[in-house]
Amino acid sequence: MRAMAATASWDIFCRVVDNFGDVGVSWRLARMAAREQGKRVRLFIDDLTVLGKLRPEIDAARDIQKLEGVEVIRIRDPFDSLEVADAVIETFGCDPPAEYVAAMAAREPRPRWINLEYLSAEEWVEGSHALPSPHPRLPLVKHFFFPGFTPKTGGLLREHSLLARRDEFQADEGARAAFWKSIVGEVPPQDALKVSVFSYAGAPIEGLARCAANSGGPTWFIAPEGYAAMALDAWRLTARARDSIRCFTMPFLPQDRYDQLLWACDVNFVRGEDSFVRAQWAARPFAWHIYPQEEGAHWVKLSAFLARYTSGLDRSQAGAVASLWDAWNRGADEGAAEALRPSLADAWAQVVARRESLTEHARWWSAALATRRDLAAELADFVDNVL
Ligand code: TRH
Repeated sequence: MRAMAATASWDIFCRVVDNFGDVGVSWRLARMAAREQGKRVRLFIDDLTVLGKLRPEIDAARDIQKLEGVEVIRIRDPFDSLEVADAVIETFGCDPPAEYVAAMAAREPRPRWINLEYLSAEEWVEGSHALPSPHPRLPLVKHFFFPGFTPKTGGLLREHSLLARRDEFQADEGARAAFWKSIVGEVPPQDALKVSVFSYAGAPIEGLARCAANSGGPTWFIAPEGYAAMALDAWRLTARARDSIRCFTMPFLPQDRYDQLLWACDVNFVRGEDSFVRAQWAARPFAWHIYPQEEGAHWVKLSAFLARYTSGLDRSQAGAVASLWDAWNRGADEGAAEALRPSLADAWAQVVARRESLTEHARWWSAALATRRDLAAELADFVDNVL
C-alpha cells in the first residue's frame, strides 16, 4: 500500500563536530539531491566557514545563499525556518532544532525523517540499515540510513558524471599537466612518484618521507593545508631532506579540485570518511588514516574494510597494503615512531614495488562499487517509494 506521494522538497541538517567530513558529506548529498534527484534542497549548517573551505564561493557572513541549486542556510538560534520539507535528513545524528522538530510533528502529512549515519564496512551495518526509531514523545518516526559497501546498505555518494570525468582526466596528459601547473607551478617528471597526503596528527609523515628518500627514486609529496603539510614543511627544513624528494604544501583545495589531485597522484593517503571514499573512486592505491576512537574501536572498523578491500588480492599484495595501513595508523600510538620505522619502510617499499598491480586492483574495486546505485539515488528511492 503506497500512501504518500514522492518527496519534492528535502531539508538537510549538518552540525560541524570537528574537521571537514560532516560538511563534505552533507554538501555532496545536498548537491546530488538537487542536481541528480530533482529535489528542492535546503542545507542547514551551523558553521558556514567550514563549507567555505570546501566551496570558496560560499560567503560565511551571509545567512542565506544559493549554490549549485542548493539553498544554504545558517542554523540560527532561535530557529525560524519552520516551513517543513517533505523529507528531513539529519546527518550523523546532529538533531534538527527543537522548534523544527515540533513543526515536523504538526505537519500534515508528516515528513519522512532520516538519520544519515557514518560509513563503516562492518557487518552489523546491514542489520541496522533502514531501521525505524519512533520519537519518544512526538508522532514521528526516524529511519537510520547507513552508507556502505554491500547491497544491504545505502551505498556510497558518487556523482553521475564522476567516473567519466575521472577517466577523461587520467587519460588526458594535457589536462593533468595543466592541473599540476595550476597547483604547484610545474609538471612532475615522468618517473616521479606522486603521493598526496591528507592525515590526522600523529601520522608518521617524516617516516614516510625518509622511506621515500631512501628508496632513491624521485618522489613528489603533495599536501593541502593541515597536519601533513605542517609535518612535510618541518621535514623539508631538516638536513635529512634529499633532492629526490619534493614537498608541495598548499592551501586547502576546493572539493572538486581535491578530486583531481587524487586522480592525478599515484598513491593517496586519506582520512576520515569523505576523502576515504573519494580515494576509492580515484582508482589509485591508497592508505586510510582512520579517525581514532576510544579504546581502539577504530581498529575494528579499519580491519573490516581491509578484509573487503584486499579480498581480491594475493597474499603478498594484501600483506603489503595491510602492513602500510597498520604502520600508518599505529604512527599515532605513543612512542611508536621509533619502533615503527622498519615496518613502515618495508611496507612502503612493498607497496611501491607492487604499484602497477595495486592500481589495477584499485580500478577493479572502483568499478565493482560503481555497479551499485549511488547513495543519493538509494536515499531518494527509500524516502519516495519505501517509507
Ligand atoms: O575532515 P575529516 O577528518 O572528517 C572526518 C569525518 O567527518 C569523519 O566521519 C568524522 O568521524 C571525523 O571527521 C571526525 O575527513 P573527511 O571525511 O575526508 O573530510 C574531508 C573533506 O574535505 C572531504 O569532503 C574532502 C575535503 N577536502 C577538500 O575539499 N579540499 C582539500 O584540500 C582536502 C584535503 C579535503
